[in-house]
Amino acid sequence: MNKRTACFFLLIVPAYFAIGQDAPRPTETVKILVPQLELTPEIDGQLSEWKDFAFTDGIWDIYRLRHTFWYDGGRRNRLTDHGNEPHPENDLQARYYVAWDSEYLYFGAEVKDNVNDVDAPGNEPQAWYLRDSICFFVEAPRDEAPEYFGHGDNAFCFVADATRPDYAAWWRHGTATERQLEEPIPAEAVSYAFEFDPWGTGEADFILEAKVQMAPTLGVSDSRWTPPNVGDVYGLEIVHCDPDGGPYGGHFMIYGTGDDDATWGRMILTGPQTPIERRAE
Ligand SMILES: [Ca+2]
Ligand SMILES: [Ca+2]
Ligand SMILES: [Ca+2]
Ligand SMILES: [Ca+2]
Repeated sequence: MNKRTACFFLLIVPAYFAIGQDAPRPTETVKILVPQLELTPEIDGQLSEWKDFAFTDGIWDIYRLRHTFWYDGGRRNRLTDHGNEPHPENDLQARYYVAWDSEYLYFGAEVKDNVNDVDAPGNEPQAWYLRDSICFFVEAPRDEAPEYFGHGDNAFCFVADATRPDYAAWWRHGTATERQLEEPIPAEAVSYAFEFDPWGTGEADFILEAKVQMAPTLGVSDSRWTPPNVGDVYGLEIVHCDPDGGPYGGHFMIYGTGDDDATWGRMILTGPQTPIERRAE
């Protein structure tokens, strides 16, 4: 990439991630019931011990996103064409899992993707949005003030890079005085694992399993945060980035429209959930 292209590129990226600012804000928000875990997951890239006890609402792909109220095709939710793409559902589809306990938030994902791309132009550590990554945007506690990152807003971003660089678990967050700080999630506050090609269906497919300690993250971004209780309301959005060989490429935005935290889903901390039961006949 020459210098001129690089400059242009740096200018254009923030525009996409501030997209909620010029589009009308949806009048609805999603309600997301996130269960408490009674068991302690082992963070090893296998979700089997807790996925039945976690929030999930099934498979997301571009067709499902097209029917959501926050969809803004080509901008907010988009896939890109690099000349030899599979059908859109095979470009990116994923299930996401979220749960909590007294100390941690738990995040999981089962992802089918056609190309693993973790090279970012400029190689800046905070550029998770230029790499295959899943970002969980959390406001805790949720408030009614629309902020475009700010006090109480956090993004916990996991870059699907098998080499586990320092920036693979990233924390964008505000504080009482700063709108947007960029740093790795403190090592003592995070544990994460990827398993690639878990189903033998493609090397870009992966499972993500992660836990983030709340007190040293949510407690830092907002002093009003208190240890979690059933009934607490957080904000939640999922941003799943999928460049697939381009500099800035496809992404899904789920439960919200981008940085505007007033659009993020209402994540309600609930008590434990029982697994889906199947009938004998
Ligand atoms: Ca596990
Ligand atoms: Ca893809
Ligand atoms: Ca807010
Ligand atoms: Ca990809």
